[in-house]
Amino acid sequence: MQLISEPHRRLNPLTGEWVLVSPHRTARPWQGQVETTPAPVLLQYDPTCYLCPGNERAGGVRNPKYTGTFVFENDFAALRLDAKNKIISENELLTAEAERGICRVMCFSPRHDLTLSTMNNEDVVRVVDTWVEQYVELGTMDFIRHVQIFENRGAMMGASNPHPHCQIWANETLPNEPAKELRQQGKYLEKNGHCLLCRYLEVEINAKERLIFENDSFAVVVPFWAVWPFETIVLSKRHFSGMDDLSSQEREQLAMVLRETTAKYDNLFGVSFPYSMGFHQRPTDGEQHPEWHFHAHFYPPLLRSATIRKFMVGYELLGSPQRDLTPEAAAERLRAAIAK
Ligand code: H2U
Ligand code: ZN
Repeated sequence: MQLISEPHRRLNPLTGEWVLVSPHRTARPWQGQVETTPAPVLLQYDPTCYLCPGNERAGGVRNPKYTGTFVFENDFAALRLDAKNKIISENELLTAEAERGICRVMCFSPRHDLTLSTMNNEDVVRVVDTWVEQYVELGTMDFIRHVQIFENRGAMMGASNPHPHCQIWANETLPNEPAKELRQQGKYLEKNGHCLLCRYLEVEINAKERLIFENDSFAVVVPFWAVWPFETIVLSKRHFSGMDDLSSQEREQLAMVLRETTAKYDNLFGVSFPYSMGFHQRPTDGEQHPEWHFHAHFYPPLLRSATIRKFMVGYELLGSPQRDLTPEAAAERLRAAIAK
């Protein structure tokens, strides 16, 4: 592809949206200063942490002395079960609907000082197993049509606590991003007779330039249409639509992929790398969804060092997302980063 040094735009086929790429602005050799701010030393158990085993949470409930993963209902849930299902609307320009749902918090480990990148594989497999249980349990509730599992890591991304944890929001309607992806994957399957991400995976494995690493079950790629500097997508090699279909080997290999990806991120700038990460799985509306291909997105904000981050401001807010560092250059740096 000959567009690497010219300003151009790239299409995200999963959302149907464009991103502007301005590679001439970073064509110079890498000059970003690598600053390392010493990471705060974390205790294995923090008596003031509301996620550590045995501690009291904000609502007054005490956590059990859990030894593996631990899931609880979010004490400050964004969604509630009791919302009445009715339309609140005065006219078509003032439309609102009641939305029911369930929000949970899941601790990955009793250890306050660990992260996905520093936990051992066996323990990350237990995290995957718990995600599967949650997806199945919440997804089979008749009014839950979507289960979003996501991790905010680092204060920069709004994580309230370094204790390794994620959130699970399950709701009645499909959120915006999965709704776009559902539409686009559906249209692609209808037009081409095969899955969008199966085909995309083939393209990336052949091209190699945006591929970070792969194992038998998954590949990690900086997507061609990435918006965030070091954004990645984790693609399953086999076509399936949700975690409930993961084999035991795939669970193990997903754990490896998550550990290695986050370790590479940490090693890139020598810091505990902030990001929002989440899985995109088929809607849990009782349909088969053959168009849906299981994947995860990592959206990290850092650009050049621990302190220099990308902001979505100006043109990005008013026009469309834009990036200077090409996905190919980002992939090269991530490939070179150490994975443990
Ligand atoms: P984040 O770090 O991604 O914000 O997730 C932590 C969640 O934990 C957050 O949604 C909840 C917050 O509402 N929480 C509790 O449920 N109980 C507490 O005692 C404090 C925080
Ligand atoms: Zn803790």
